[in-house]
Amino acid sequence: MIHPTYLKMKEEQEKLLSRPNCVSDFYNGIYDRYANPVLTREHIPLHWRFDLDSSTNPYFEERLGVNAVFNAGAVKLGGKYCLVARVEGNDRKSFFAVAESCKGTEGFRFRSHPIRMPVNTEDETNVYDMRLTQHEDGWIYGVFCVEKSAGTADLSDAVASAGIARTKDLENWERLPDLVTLRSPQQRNVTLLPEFVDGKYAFYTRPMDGFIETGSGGGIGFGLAEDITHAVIDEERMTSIRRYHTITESKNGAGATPIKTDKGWLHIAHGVRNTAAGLRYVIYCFVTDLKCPWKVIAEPGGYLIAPMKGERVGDVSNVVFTNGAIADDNGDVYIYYASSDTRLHVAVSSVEKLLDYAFNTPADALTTAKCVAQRCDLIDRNLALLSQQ
Ligand code: M1P
Repeated sequence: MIHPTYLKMKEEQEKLLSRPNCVSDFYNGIYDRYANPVLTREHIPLHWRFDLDSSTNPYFEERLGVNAVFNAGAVKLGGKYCLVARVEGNDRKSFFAVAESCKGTEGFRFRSHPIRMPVNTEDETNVYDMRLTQHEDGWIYGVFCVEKSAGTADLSDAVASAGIARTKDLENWERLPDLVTLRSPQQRNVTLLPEFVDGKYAFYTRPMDGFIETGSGGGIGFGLAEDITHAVIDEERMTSIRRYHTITESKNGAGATPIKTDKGWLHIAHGVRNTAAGLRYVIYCFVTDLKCPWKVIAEPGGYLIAPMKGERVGDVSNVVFTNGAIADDNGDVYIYYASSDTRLHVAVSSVEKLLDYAFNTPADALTTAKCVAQRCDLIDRNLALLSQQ
């Protein structure tokens, strides 16, 4: 018999799943931030967490808890907004699960099961942060982080690489060998461009010396692989680089799969700085050249999205992170971003607005004196305009 508590909880959950979302009171003219998260652990189907049978679970205890739902890859498929979320169990292991909706800002529901992603080796311990790319070769690729123990005396010492899998329906996945980067020992935050470059598969990479520290890795890299079924990158050219005393000082990484626009590839990435309170992750934007996608042609100074209010607190506080955005046919852009490694939100902009932001926001001038000069220039132009009224 189904436990009666299940029926009560299901009714409550239904209210959450059908709750409309609305634009919050935050304003910057660049995007609308929506008030409610689009996915949380409360969105997880109850039958993923509880044994529903009252004979085997008389107290209706949670058997396999879910700790968090965050960092989602995104793609529009069959008219639906599809998210491949990172779901983290109470056991700390992450897995992928598809949630979909007819609207980009609300109504996301998980499919009946999580993704059963094939493994390449038995020692793959954790997978997370999938970027989805609808490639011109006809496949949808998922590129994600694969984590294994480094096997040293330090139990937290791990090795990260970029896993690659492909699908047509987000349900059935063919796992390919992990990306090999000949000059970088570890990789995380790797993204595949939707188009071939010189007839090759083009990846944005994040060279790292160790599992956490990027070390000598100068920023977001770019490399080409001839064969996606055995993807090997030799040279990684630098694109958006880390700089002293900026939002990318500690690290940065590719985020959502770049969006093709008339003016270039639009990137929505993340930057990290260190503080006395730990690492602070923000989301920033840059544009690369259409013909030479490693060349940065616009990079506004500062962040596009920073953690605000309740977003600031969670399992890993002071973090916003994105690995998925959807550009609709009408030009609207849905940026799915997670806060503090705990829940997933949406901010809605448009290609036009983001390009205006990217090309007309001053670049980081890198010193206080130059930044004040930028601001005084804005103030003077405004005061001149106001004095004409
Ligand atoms: O905890 C914040 C983020 O940390 C990692 O990002 P990075 O590799 O840039 O440090 C990722 O593990 C990401 O999942 C996480 O949100």
